[in-house]
Amino acid sequence: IAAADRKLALWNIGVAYVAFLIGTLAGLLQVFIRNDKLVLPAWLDYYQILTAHGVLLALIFTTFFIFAFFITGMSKSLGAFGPKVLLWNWIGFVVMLAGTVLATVMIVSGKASVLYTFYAPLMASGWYYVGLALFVVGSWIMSFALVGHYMKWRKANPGELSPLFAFMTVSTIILWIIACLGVVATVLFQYIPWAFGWVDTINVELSRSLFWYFGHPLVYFWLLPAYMAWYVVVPKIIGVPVFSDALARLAFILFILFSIPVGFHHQLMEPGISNFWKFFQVVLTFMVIIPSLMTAFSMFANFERAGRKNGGKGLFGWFTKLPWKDVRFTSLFIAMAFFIPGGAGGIINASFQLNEIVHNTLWIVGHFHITVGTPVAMTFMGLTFWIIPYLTGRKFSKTMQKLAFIQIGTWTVGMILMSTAQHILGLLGAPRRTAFSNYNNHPSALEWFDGILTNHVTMAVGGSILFLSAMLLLYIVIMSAFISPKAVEAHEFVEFPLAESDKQATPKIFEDWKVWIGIAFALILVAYAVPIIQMIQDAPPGSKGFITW
Ligand code: HAS
Repeated sequence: IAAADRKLALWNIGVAYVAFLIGTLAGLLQVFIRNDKLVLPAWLDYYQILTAHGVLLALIFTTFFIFAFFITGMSKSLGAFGPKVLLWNWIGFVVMLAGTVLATVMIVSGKASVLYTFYAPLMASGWYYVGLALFVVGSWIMSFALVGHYMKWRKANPGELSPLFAFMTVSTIILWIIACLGVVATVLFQYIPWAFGWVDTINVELSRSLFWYFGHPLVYFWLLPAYMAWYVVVPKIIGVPVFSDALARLAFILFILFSIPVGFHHQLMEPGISNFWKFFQVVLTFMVIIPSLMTAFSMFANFERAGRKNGGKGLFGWFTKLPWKDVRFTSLFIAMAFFIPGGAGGIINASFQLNEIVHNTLWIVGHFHITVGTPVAMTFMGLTFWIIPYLTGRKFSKTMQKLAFIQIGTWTVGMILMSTAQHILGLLGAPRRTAFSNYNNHPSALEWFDGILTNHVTMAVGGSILFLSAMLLLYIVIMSAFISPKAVEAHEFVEFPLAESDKQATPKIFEDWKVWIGIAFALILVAYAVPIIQMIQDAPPGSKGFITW
């Protein structure tokens, strides 16, 4: 791809990995605090570190990396960016970076220890929310710049379906923009006036609901770029075309439709929402599982086709014929495998009454470490191994490939240990998000930690292995960005693996965005209008937050 586009993508990756470094350091501290092995100095507290860990890894690392992937793939599949698209991408990048720096400074200086969900009535400095708002605005500017590039392509190719990578990028961007409306509304009209003291109170139920209107699709904003890699990168590496272009596009459309009107499944234990609307959103949540099941189906189809092509015989013989020695494939395969228990756990969480058992326990922490923390993060690692050398034109040597295997192997072991412990502890009843690591030596808490996997040593070992793995990854990043020798011979250049996708049988309506955005808004209206009106009507008298004057 063009040199200017490479530079833009590399800057995004650079910021992503700086956030990753600080975020994983915070994660390591986290593990030792929870084991009572570390006493923090007075200026640093548990919630501050937990906020830094959540925001920098789940929000900042992911978003910058995702944009780097979009930029590289859009430039590769639709052609080099024009000067306007480049300029707006840079403006968006700078705004996003400014927001990130402002929010991070607030967290580090102890003025925003409100965790990544920033639930009211926890209050941060007003500047923290300004930082978040800038971050979102920056991401919108970049999003619109990429959509502009796509529109230009469509104008030049009337009546043609766009390449699968571009289609998926645009779907993810549509999802992101619709999702952000909720967080923008609560930050601009509730948190900022409240945190700066312009109003005295805030409508808590409304702020939480607007947050989760955003918070759930946020997890699909992380997941969909990983799915893009699974749909378009994996088949190329294993030597088959995309299994079904139409299925892949339909899965992404279903995410636009069903990932937003489901936020209440994070609020099932809240008294301020009626059971009817909770149940309604639970049903929609079960709809959003379908595109993931479709994805699982087509991944298995890819593997079987590839394995049989390579001579695999019998019912499962194809399994051994996959390119296991290629770290670009193995990393993504492990990422997918983690999503089987990760997704199953999600289904448990969403099952209304079952949520009562797991809500606010360490189970949830286990759940998101085997969704965003491994399927998504390890897919991004698997992409990192080739995307940085691809962008810098440096070699990815055999030694680096070996290190990459050690890196994903250690991440796998560390995550299995840590997340299994978290799931078990959660089922036993251990709450999440508490600085009292031994739960004040409560007798039942002390029993929880007697398990083979739930004892302090195993958890500390798991967390430390993860940290070492993260450092190894940063070593690989620095080597492929700055130090590895430049590729000279044709075979030394690292490729962007992009599979062929046959669009012949794909219905044209799949790319008629008006239809899908229209249905998405209709579903949102049905799922949210009445309960939101109720929240506003039921707000305590005198509450001056947004819409409750
Ligand atoms: Fe979740 C809480 C429900 C998916 C992230 N989730 C969270 C939180 C995070 C998070 C961060 O209903 C905590 C929020 C907080 O701080 O409070 N989640 C779901 C459901 C799904 C789901 C139904 N979550 C995700 C994804 C995430 C993520 C994806 C990040 C990227 N989640 C919940 C609920 C809560 C929740 C409640 C609130 C709980 C509470 O009470 O607080 C579904 O999307 C899952 C569908 C997925 C599948 C899996 C399909 C499998 C595939 C892999 C195929 C593998 C192959 C490999 C082919 C059904 C695609 C072959 C391998 C071999 C081994 C052979």
